[in-house]
Amino acid sequence: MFCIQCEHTIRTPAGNGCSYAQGMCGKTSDISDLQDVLVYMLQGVSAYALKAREFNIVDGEIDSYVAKAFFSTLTNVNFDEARLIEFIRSAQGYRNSLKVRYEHACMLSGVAPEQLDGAATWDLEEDKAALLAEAPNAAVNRGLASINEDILGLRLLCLYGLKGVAAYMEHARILEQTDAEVAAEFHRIMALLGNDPTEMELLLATAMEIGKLNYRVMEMLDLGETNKYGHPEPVQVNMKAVKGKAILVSGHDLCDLEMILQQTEGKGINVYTNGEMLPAHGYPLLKKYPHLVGNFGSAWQNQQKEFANFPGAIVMTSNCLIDPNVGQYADRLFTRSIVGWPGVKHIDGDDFSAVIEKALSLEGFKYDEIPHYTTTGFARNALMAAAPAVIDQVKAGNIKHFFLIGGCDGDKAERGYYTELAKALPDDSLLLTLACGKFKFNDLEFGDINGIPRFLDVGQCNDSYSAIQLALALAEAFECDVNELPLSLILSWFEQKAIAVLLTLLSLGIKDIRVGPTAPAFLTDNLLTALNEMTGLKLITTVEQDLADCLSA
Ligand code: FSO
Ligand code: SF4
Repeated sequence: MFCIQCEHTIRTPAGNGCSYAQGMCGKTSDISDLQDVLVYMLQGVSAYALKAREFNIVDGEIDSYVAKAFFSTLTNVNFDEARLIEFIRSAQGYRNSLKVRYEHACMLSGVAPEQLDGAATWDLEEDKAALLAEAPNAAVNRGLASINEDILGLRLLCLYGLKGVAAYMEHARILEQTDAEVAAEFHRIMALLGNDPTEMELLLATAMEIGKLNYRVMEMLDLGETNKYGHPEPVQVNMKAVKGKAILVSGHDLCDLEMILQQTEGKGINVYTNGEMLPAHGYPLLKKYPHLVGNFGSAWQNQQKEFANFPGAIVMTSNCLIDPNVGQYADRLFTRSIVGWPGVKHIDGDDFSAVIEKALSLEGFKYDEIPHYTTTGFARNALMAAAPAVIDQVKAGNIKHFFLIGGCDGDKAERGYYTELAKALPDDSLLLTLACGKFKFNDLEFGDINGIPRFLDVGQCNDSYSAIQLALALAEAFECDVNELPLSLILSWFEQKAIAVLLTLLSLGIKDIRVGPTAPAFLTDNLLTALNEMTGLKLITTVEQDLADCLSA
């Protein structure tokens, strides 16, 4: 196995990456190898999806499948061998189907079909041993002997960024947002990466194209969420338990939460959000359910403790899942969509009765805890509505700086930086946040500036789109470039969605972003220097130093 895609990867003087029997996330070498085989096979599907498009053969089912199956290989998503083997089998079937249709169209047109190679020609047996035997050909560091580490690092930057895009494409698809042009661009980049490009310039340009593609996908996702559930409105969310039977819904998929709310109506079950589901409370068509009582727990890395203490059923709709056997709650955990853990019940379709039965069979919370609130719901519309007042306060000199402190959470002690930074922000600054990193400080009091709350939770990681819209609106109002605004972006990363968002920000020309707690291990020192020279991207240092630099810029 060789996996280096997340911030928790193993780093040693001898070389970085999880490369022994098991990764830091608990992924076994078999799972890692099967994921490599799946990704390479999907690159072959994309190669034929592209060729087929030359004859206007576009198969929406296959387009969606490739993104969805790719999503299953993100960090902390799917640990179930049987499901991965099934994904590989289906991918090969789809690839063959596209190949036949492409070659048939060539024959009808009297042209010779192009003979593809690499992943596009891969024929695999279906049993696990045969698939694992092929894994070295698919490893993400394949061919390392003939390339330098900078090229490998850029390939991985692109591959992992595109994984993040795939995840958002699948989230958007669930909300009925698909786009054939987006799918075509996605296949183009998948196929390119399957051919192991070796030119630095091409890879750098591809990284920016992935960022642009992700911007478009986040826009689709924003549209899907707001079309279906309305525009988020600022709302106070109780972070403490309420007496009664309970279901906890984690991950990113609002549709799953809606179905659970509908199916639990009148059943005496309280529904809670967890982690990235917290911003769901802001959506009018979700917050109307009185039994959506609050949020329980915090970010993903705390789930083994928090889920163990949750006396009800738990549904994991997307990343980030960690070993449920440690906290002994696997029997009351349910997975959805691309998520999987061996032995944990997976729910296909729209029927959540197994979850409801489980919740009813459990004790639930025995008493009400004293409420404690956080606010969320400052997504695009709410931010735009507040923009004129914000602009007035900037002109009056009462708001002097904007900080966006967002991204993933994690369990490394260094991440305490983000709490300390939030606490140290000057009183005349606003703090925008998004994604699960907010749990490092969203229980603190930040007050307001003449009625404008200083703490603005924009939403999930994909709601970076909303934060970008605010930045663009401010730049327009002040007739300046976004980089001339008194705005500092200080990001925390853990997995591949964050890489996609980072590439989006870089592709929009946003400069001087700080990222931490550590640099991605797949980026060499050379690449970090090159990115710094191109974009000003830098690592976090100390709270004092970074704050001083941001405020003096
Ligand atoms: Fe967090 Fe996990 Fe949104 Fe990520 S729950 S770490 S960037 O998957 O998706 O912020
Ligand atoms: Fe290691 Fe992260 Fe890969 Fe898991 S996802 S194997 S922790 S690099």
